[in-house]
Amino acid sequence: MFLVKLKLHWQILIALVLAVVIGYYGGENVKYVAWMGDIFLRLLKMIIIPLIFSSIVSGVTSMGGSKNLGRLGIKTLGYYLTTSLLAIVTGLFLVNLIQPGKGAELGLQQSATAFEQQDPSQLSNIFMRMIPENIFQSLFKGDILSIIFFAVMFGFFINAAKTKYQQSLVTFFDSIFEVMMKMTLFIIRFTPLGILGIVAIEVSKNADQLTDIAGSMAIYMLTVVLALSIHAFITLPVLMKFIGKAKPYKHLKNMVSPLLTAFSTSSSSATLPLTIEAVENDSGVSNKITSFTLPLGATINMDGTALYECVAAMFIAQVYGIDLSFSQQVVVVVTALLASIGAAGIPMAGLVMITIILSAVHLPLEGVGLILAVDRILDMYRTSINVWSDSCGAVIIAKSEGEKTNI
Ligand code: DAS
Repeated sequence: MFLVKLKLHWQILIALVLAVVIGYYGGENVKYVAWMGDIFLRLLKMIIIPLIFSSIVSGVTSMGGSKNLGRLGIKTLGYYLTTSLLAIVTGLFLVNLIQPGKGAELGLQQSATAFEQQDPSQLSNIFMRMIPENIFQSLFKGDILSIIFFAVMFGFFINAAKTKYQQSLVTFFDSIFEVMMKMTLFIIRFTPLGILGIVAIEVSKNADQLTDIAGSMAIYMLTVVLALSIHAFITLPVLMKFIGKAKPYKHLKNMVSPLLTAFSTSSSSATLPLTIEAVENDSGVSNKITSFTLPLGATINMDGTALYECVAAMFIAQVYGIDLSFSQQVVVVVTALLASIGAAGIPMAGLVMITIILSAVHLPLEGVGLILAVDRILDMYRTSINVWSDSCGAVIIAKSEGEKTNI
């Protein structure tokens, strides 16, 4: 079949178009393709934990002593903090400028409520949760933040402990990572079929809502998309060009498949295998950098989610006629950052985490119901920006370590 011979991203594009047609016009028949999406997502979820654990342990051990990990860790976290904050400020600026929720006649007026100090337990809760009480329970539950925390420490102490089995341990985890990548590349071949199933069912489920989204919701969506696009196509390329001394649009071409998969699956974690493959094999970043930055980024660096959380919270405030003061907006910024760190790389995680922000600035939690109808659609785009930012970080950090990449 000539489709199989096409490059993966053309197959993905054809699958996307087919999925929208089947989802919108296929009615009940969508069930004949939906099962492919379920199987594909299960396969990707099956490999996420062993892939993340082995890649981080392998990556950390390959970085050698603590001085390297310190330097690389500081650069990585510094990049994540900077880009997430830039994303949030972009969102905050646009939602204040466009004011999508102003004048929305939804009759949800509520008197402005007193601003309460951020509950410290919520802020520290996210960082507290990173430290697993029982790593086996975290592995079993798939608590990615705890798994990453343990994997970084485990890898670090394989080097530091200098046991007599040190080299065997390093070789063991390198081999596991190699096997996991081979398994990943095999599963990746079925991406177009998976996307056909996933997108078709989503389009069919939202078909009726697609037509009755109110004007203010449409402007809200446009505000989110505009802010995400500014971050993706201006902010991040500027950082790549002037700080990373790399060619951003050449890197974008290399990232088409993972970005389309992130768009279709709305899951940074499920896309991680493709991101690693594209950043390493196409853009030429070493495994030493990708195996540390990408799994970590897929879980804690979510620029798109952070920006979305901020815009959504401000939109809800506007719809309820609540004017947030500057200090309250600063709390929205900080909580949006923490919410994006705590959000898991799975569909609609950002919507779940928004409750932290709403309670932080005392906004009615019912407001979440307002944005639920269009969250799934926005999730697709913000997940792509999450993945795009992670990949730009890997390139910038690789360049800062003196690596010769392909871009
Ligand atoms: N879907 C999440 C992700 O995988 C992002 C989000 O829900 O905001 O990155």
